[in-house]
Amino acid sequence: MIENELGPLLALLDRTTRVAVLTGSGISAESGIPTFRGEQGLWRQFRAEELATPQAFERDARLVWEWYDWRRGIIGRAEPNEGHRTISAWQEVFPSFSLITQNIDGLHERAGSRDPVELHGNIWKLRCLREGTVTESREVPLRSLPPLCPGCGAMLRPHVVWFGEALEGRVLEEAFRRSASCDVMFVVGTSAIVHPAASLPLAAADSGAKIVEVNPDPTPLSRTADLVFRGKAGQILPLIQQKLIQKLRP
Ligand code: BJW
Repeated sequence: MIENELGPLLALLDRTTRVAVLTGSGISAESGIPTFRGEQGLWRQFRAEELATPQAFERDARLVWEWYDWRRGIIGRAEPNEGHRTISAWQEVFPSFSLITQNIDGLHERAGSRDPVELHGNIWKLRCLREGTVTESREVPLRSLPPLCPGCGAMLRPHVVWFGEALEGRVLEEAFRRSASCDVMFVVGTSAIVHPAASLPLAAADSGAKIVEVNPDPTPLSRTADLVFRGKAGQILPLIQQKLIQKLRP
């Protein structure tokens, strides 16, 4: 089945210089980091939608911080996988390449990706609720929950984007610019339901790009995607890379 899609993909990439990739939590699943939705996405009895909101933080900051502390522990122990590494290698393969991620785990950069657009922030950054200053802390587990600003003593929050919050304007503009200026966009490991991230492939398609989805399960994007690879990113992406190399150096 996958073999059927590889031929058309290679033909497409043959005519392509500008490639973009949009990733979601599925790319990090094979590194042992739980995705948001589905069975795996549950933490205690909570769903991500109940915790990743400003309302949840206002109601119970400690509970939300406990969730982030738990996730920081998992992410801190995780290593980038073959999927992250293949995407990093593509920087050298395609004349123009850009990466946009919804993930806050930083694994793309650890795999060697330069300059990814991090749409939803970064779990290692903390923001002061009073001053708005952003600091970085890799402390796991955090010494105090909730953590406090070393400068002013106010509470810190994770420097991430929750439901109902606006993405940073500059970051979103850059993501739309990259999406509108690619010939092929790979959409990897995302349920493609959270906006505005889910609008990026649509913007790319509107500008004439072909959309290639890599996901073991169907998503709302599957119907509009030009090519669909049903499988795990850590298997599909290296397979594509291997075929690309064979083609370049037969
Ligand atoms: C594999 C795999 C393997 C498994 N290989 N694949 C338009 C329409 C409808 C609603 C809205 C809309 N515009 C805005 C909204 C509201 C809302 C929204 O989109 N809601 C929808 C759920 C309906 N959006 C927002 O609120 C956004 N804000 C906004 O628009 O603000 C407007 C505003 C303007 C001005 C002022 C004020 C407001 C913000 C969204 C922020 C999302 N934040 C989170 C948390 C980030 C921090 C954290 O990590 O803690 O981002 S929620 C969570 O969802 C996280 C993710 O980045 C995001 C996407 O999830 P993702 O990555 O797709 O994960 P899953 O679990 O859903 O899917 C995993 C996929 O992987 C699955 O498909 C698997 O099959 C697959 N997979 N193993 C490859 N090995």
